[in-house]
Amino acid sequence: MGEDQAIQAQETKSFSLDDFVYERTLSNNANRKVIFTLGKCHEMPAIVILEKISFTDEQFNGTDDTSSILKNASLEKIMENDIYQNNFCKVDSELNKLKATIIYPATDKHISKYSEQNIYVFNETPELYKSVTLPCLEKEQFNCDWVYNVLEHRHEADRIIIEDLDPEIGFMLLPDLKWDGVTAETMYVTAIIMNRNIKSIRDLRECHLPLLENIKSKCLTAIKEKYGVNSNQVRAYFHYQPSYYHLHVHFNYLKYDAPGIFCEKAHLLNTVIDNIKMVPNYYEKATLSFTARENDKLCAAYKSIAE
Ligand code: M7G
Repeated sequence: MGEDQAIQAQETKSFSLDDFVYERTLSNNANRKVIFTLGKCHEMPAIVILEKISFTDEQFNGTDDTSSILKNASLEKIMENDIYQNNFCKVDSELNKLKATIIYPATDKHISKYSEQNIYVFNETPELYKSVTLPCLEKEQFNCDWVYNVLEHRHEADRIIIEDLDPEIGFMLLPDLKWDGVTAETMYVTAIIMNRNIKSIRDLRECHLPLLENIKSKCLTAIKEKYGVNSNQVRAYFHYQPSYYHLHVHFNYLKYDAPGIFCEKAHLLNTVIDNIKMVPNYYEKATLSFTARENDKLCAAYKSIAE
């Protein structure tokens, strides 16, 4: 039993902020306006992630609501010079809500994931995947229980946007944990495949093309219908390495710079499909680059090869 399962198997009382005792800040991302804090709740480790939410176009669309937001606000001057001034603006608390993501009980792996640390890039050949990455994953990976809870309708069933229950080409599409589910400007939904035997893009072969095409066409249609975002304004991609080794596709609004969209981690769904069409076992043969954080076991394993 891995550390994740061991912790989850313990009896845990439910999380409440009243019982949360802050211990330290794991990291503070000024660009994203998100802070990752660690503490204890009922003696168990808990991570509280607080994020300032973006403005929405709706809030500032020139209606009476917009004027009332500003009329009810007050300014606190920072500086003034000629025609220029800087102020803090205090607005209604509704406009100041934070998104709070809780991980409880948190494992050491979660604590490591959200801690400030150096990050390194490695090149994974097919041989290194088999000899280093795979054994490391088998020992050390995030528990995918939340994925199975979704696939079995135990949790988040009311959030499912569309589902296709076919065991080979089916998937469920739902709002991602990283999204508040309402702010259209930061739309982020995830398609989780029904098949439990595909860990990552590394496992994808020609026989999976119908699965990928099915996800692409149905999810893009559903996103258009539900959120009004056209397929040419959606970024659809995989992560390599992912945190959770059960294949899933990330979909987000193109104008939103979601975490993990950079070239060292994101693989566009279209490119993946095209690579497999050209070379059916592309992902069996390719050298894939990936990044790992200093505290990850995978990072230590790859660093030791390089030394
Ligand atoms: P990943 O590439 O494996 O991990 O993507 P990373 O992006 O965190 O590095 C997994 C995706 O699943 C991420 O976008 C997570 O935010 C999302 N996710 C994780 N959990 C635990 C949940 C959950 O419980 N519910 C939902 N809806 N999404 C989750």
